Amino acid sequence: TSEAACAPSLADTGRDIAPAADSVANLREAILRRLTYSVGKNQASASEYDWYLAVVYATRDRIVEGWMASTNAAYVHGPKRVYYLSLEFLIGRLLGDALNNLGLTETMRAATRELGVDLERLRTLEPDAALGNGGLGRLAACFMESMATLSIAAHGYGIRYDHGLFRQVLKDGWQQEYPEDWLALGNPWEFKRPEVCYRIGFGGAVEALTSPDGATRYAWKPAEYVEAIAYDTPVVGWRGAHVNTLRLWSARACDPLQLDVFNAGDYVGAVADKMRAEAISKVLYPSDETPAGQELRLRQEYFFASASLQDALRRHLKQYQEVRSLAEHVAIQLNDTHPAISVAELMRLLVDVHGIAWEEAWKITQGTISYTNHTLLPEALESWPVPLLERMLPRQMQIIYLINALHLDSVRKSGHTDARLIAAVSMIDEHAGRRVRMGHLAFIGSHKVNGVSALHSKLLKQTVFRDLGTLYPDRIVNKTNGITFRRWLFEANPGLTRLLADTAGEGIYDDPMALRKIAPYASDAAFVGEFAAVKRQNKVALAKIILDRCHVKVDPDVLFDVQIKRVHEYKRQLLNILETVALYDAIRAQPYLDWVPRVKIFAGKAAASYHHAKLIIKLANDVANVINNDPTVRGMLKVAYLPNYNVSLAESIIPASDLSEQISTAGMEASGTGNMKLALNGALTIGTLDGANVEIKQHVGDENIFIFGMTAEQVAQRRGRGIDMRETIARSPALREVLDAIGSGVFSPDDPGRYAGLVDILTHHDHFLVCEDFDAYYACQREVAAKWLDRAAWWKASILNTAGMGWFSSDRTIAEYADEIWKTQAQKKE
Ligand code: GPK
Repeated sequence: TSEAACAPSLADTGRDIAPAADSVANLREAILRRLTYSVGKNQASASEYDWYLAVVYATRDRIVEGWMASTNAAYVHGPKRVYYLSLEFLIGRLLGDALNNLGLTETMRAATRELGVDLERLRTLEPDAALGNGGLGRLAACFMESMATLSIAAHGYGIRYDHGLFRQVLKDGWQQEYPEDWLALGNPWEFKRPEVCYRIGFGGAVEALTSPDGATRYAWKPAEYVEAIAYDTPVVGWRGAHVNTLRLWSARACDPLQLDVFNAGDYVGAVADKMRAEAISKVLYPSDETPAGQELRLRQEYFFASASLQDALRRHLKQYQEVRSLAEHVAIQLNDTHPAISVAELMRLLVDVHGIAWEEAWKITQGTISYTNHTLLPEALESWPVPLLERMLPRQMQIIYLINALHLDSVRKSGHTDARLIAAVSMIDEHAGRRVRMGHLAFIGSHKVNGVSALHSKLLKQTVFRDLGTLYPDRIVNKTNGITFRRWLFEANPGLTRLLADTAGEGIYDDPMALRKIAPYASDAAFVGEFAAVKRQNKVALAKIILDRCHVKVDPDVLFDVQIKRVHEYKRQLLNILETVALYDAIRAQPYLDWVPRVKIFAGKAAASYHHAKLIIKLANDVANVINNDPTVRGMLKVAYLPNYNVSLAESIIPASDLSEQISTAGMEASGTGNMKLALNGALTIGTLDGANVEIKQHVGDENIFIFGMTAEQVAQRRGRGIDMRETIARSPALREVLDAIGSGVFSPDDPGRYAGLVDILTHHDHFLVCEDFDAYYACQREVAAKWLDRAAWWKASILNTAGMGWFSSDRTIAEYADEIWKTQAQKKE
């Protein structure tokens, strides 16, 4: 049951509060051995990075035995395996994670201290593995950790991008993108497996072959092949009890060089094929919720889907000697539609390569695959032009046509003949040139389709999959997202973790619901004092980072109001900026009032091609410049935009936050997961009834969250009345003043017209309803300020947030997937 899975039986490693001297000595010797024999340095010549490598290798050595045990046990005990296919894994750093899960943090700290090096410093030398854009990729990383913790026999499959998400630099407040180079100094966590290599075909033609018995078989003859090479990273679960594999594919040309061309003097031409092949795993697409619309993106998707499926089938054959039982032993989860081509590819492998009859192959495919949807945004629903698919993947396109024909036949047979419905459920969209709807392909090829919060799953049934959902009423289910508490509480906030364990008991380390036990202390003066002291310490640390990176001095005692996430119009950073300006106006108008001093902290990247989002970043920085340099606000208000938001920066910001901004236009944020991380660390949420905010409200209690604005239903109604906001603006003097100031160049004296277009859009075409929600948001922020002034009330609410967030552990989410979608259980002890 999910409850049992939430509280897995654990090895008795315990936490290493007071490491034993012999284990410190052992580890110290292990580090020195690795420094000598793997890094090739002695103590005298070792650089900090050399020490970092030696420490990682010594740590990795402690994982590898468990890894082999877990891998072997999966063959012996034969639990149903899970394959999590994701084009993104936003991992961040691994050293702290690995040490923490092994219970070796303090032992390692002591061992490195004896060697004269500082573990905390070494930790920061690790580059973030940023193989993802935002929430979707970070969810995949949290899920990998939870699957290992729950001893689920799982592999993650993705692409080993040479370059992860771009590095963001703010130049005069404008975002600039620079290539990221996480592999520049190598990657000590991974194991290259050059022998695990699959050929991936592209292009060419399909041949029909008639066998002696009269049956026709089809054989794809690709025009081009690329090789997929495996790189494995072990993923260790909590307390080191189980270790899974993240297998990332790197593209390699079959022929590294055309020697004749090279010898003829054409050195560039000689490696052209190699460049074309290797481009596939060169770089992560920096698009978030908008399709890149690029041929290379489709090549990436097929490349990793095909390699992963070939690998999964090989493993299954090795274990069971036949493929027919695949659905019994294997569950494949598609993380969004990026791997949706898997439906056609698995059919091709089963039918063309393994000779399974179509009907049986279809049952196997549907029984094996399931699909997670992460967005309702129409521009983010992937679709590929039929001619492109036909050219790049001719056999897969044939298979898609056949799946669609059979699907539409069965729809008609069940009595649905309405042309609108048939067009709506067809996998081929005929509206703007023929395109394949990848969401439909994923839906039809899956036994279960899930949304990522209760509201999102409900809306999924009403909108994107309204018609398909009616035809297959049991297919759509909800799996509300979660986060791993190991990274987002234990590692990011050790001070709070210690306090929670001292108060609620060590049980919190293994049972997130045990956090409820701190609720009775929400008004206990001693506990509140310690809770507040931890928060203050975290704020002092963040204030240092802000001073360092933004050159803004912030007082750690002011309210830290944070909005940290990708910059997107629907997430409404603009609403936050408008409120900031309104507050600035109000403070200047009535400086004698009892204002709550606060700093507005922003961080987040915009997609490189998303010009409007980049202009919003510039506006935030322009507003910061004016406000931070205005002596009349006397430190009552400051604004800081922290550049280059990533997982590591999130780990510093979240434990230091007082207020969490979750203010998307209702109905547009599928779930959110930053909202969970912030609330878990005691930030109060100001938010709309969107995504998982709805469920956070239920768990932390209505009085401990600030909800404002239109509901998803009201948003739909309001849009129905048109999105011209002139009347709305006319009714709000504060909003009018703000828009006038921004539009007329008060914040951009160097270019007074910079924001005229932006204000024009808000006025006449406010799709995200920033104006409509403005007054409610402003008023809600004043309630936040009032609560802040009542210190006891604030801390009580903050503590009750932490106490109420246990349900949002990704262990709970994964236990639900395991029970209801994958039908798998914890692997027996290795
Ligand atoms: C959704 F569609 C997408 C996408 O392309 N990238 C991405 O990060 C996010 N998401 C949603 O926007 C979040 O609401 C959600 O919590 C997250 O996926 C994980 O489900």
